[in-house]
Amino acid sequence: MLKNDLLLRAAKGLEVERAPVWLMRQAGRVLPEYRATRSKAKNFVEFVKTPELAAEVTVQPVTILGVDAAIIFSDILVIPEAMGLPYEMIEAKGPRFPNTINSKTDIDKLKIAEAGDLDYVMQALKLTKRELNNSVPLIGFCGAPWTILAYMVEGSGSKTFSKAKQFLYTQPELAHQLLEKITLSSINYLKGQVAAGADLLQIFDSWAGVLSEKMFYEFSLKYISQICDALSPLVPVTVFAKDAHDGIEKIAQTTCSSIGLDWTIDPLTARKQAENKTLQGNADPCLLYADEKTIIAQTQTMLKTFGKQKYICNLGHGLYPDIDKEKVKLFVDVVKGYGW
Ligand code: 1CP
Repeated sequence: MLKNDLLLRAAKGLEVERAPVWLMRQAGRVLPEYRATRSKAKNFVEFVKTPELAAEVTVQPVTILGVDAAIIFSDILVIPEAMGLPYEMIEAKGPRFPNTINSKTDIDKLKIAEAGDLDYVMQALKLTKRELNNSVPLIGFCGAPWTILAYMVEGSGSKTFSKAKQFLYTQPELAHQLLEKITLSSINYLKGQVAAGADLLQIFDSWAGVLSEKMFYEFSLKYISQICDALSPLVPVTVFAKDAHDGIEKIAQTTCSSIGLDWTIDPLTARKQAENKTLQGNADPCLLYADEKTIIAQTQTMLKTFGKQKYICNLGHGLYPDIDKEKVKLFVDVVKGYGW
């Protein structure tokens, strides 16, 4: 039994004494302790593939920041690699794929990943679970199939993902074939994560916002929905589709338990659009650059607006590496000390 199961109760819509809080990218450069552990690995990819190091940085934010959940340290790009498309992480720039997907032959060559292809993540989850010693829940995750396709076709990060979108517009059938393969791989992967100890899962659709509403439903939400159907019977699933503005109502029709909101979304509008779901979010990470008084005031306003029940406090996207660790801690403390 978990000592602190606030996150799981909130996700399931059960009563809580206060809202749980965790932060996207809580395991990262914001913590000097993370940087110290990271320097023990040759590079980012090796870091992710070393279960002892991954488990160490997964536990750090729980101990140092006092958050109510751990999220396994990995990356969404481990799925393309397990399917046969390896990635590199270029320091200060981001991911790069030496090979990209352009044709039917490329797609046919990809395998449907099994959980066993990602054994290092399973080992990291098991180790983390042991180290957490039932203190807080452990979150597993994957990228949404569209966001994964975007990197596989584009070959790197991009502001517009125009190459990936070109693929959707010019070769929609191939795009669906690829999305199907990614979806099946992600389902296998997430089932493995649950078997290895993940208590809740989050699907990150970081690039939902570059798609039109119609294309979001056709090329993204359809597959997210399939993942929710496969995993929701096992553990609560959170869908975070960044910048999906008008998509909240449709996301609420999937079998997910909670919906992550970015900071551009009005909490009360989202409540109306997703009455049946728990909401997660949605402070602007840049709020944490502000002075303490502003951070306290704006965080409290957010908590009041969302209310105590069916709410998971988080940012609207990941922490930036140059945010002051003390400000992050302040944010967490404000949530925990709020007059719930
Ligand atoms: O603490 C945590 O949140 C767990 C660790 C985690 C997660 C959930 C990392 C470690 N990456 C991710 C998911 C991830 N990776 C996403 C979805 C969430 C989001 O939108 O931020 C995406 C889009 C990626 C791809 C990725 N990995 C990028 C983005 C590049 C782009 O296109 O703009 C980058 C820079 C990375 C590297 C990375 N992954 C994780 C960390 C801590 C880092 C930075 C490198 C480092 O600090 O060593």
